[in-house]
Amino acid sequence: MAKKIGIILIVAVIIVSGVVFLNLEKIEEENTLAETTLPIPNQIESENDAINNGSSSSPLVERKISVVGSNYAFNPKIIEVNQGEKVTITFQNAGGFHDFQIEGYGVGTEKINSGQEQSISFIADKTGSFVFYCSVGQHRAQGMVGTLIVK
Ligand SMILES: [Cu+2]
Repeated sequence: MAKKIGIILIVAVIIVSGVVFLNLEKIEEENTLAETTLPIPNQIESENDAINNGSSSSPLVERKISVVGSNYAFNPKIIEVNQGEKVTITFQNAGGFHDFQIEGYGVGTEKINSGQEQSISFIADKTGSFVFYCSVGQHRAQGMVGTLIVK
């Protein structure tokens, strides 16, 4: 009788450990599934394409640009952005009394002194070439002029 009980106990232990082992395998399988739900590179690329096309369902791309003004020039003279981007231009005055105006977009900084800087932000919603310039005195004619290209 005691022998029979011993055998039953051993069989029971084997069954229980088998069930535990199977459950562990299941958990591992679930972990593997979770890893495969991460976006694959192709999906990331197509999302970027949507942003470049100015799709309204995509989050705004922010473009930050620094422009240095001095007597009597801007650096850089040409700024390129893509349509639909949120553009933030930080105008840094490296010498003199200047501002930064964009014709056709109606945005610009105040006139600021040497050593100061000011940022403007706008959505580049119109494509084309737009003149940016300094509106102080004759600075535009003296060379404080450049081009914003919105592609
Ligand atoms: Cu100026």
